[in-house]
Amino acid sequence: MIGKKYLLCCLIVVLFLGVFSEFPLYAHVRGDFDGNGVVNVSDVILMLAWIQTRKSTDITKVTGRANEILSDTYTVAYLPDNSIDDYDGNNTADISDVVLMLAWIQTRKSTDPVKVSARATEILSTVVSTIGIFPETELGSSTIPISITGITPN
Ligand SMILES: [Ca+2]
Ligand SMILES: [Ca+2]
Repeated sequence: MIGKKYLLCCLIVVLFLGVFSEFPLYAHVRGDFDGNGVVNVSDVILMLAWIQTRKSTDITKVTGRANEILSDTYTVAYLPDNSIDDYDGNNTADISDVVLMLAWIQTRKSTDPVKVSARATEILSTVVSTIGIFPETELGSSTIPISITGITPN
């Protein structure tokens, strides 16, 4: 006879899978604010909304503004960051970086900085900065943990 314990185990497994399917484990990539592992127009809108809310840390406020720009269902896994989302290297995340993100998407995620920057200038003529780092690059991938415990140097 199938016992209550077996049924309970099945229920736990189903709940466990359910929870993890809600939160798929994607690598955190630059410019991916909804955490779906890719950078697309939704992420551009979220970054624009963040800048327009004076870089608010209030996710409800940022998604509210994003909805005003383009009505959609937005989720925020990570808010933009001045150091991470600075694509032209001027030490801040601003409208130029938003336009560079959009230009990069519109050039089919080109790895040619000249092409991306030229498209950015076409979108907004005041953007003359050059893309120095590309969206969708993995964060922290260049950092290798070097701390080893239990070894004492001589
Ligand atoms: Ca995304
Ligand atoms: Ca910048």
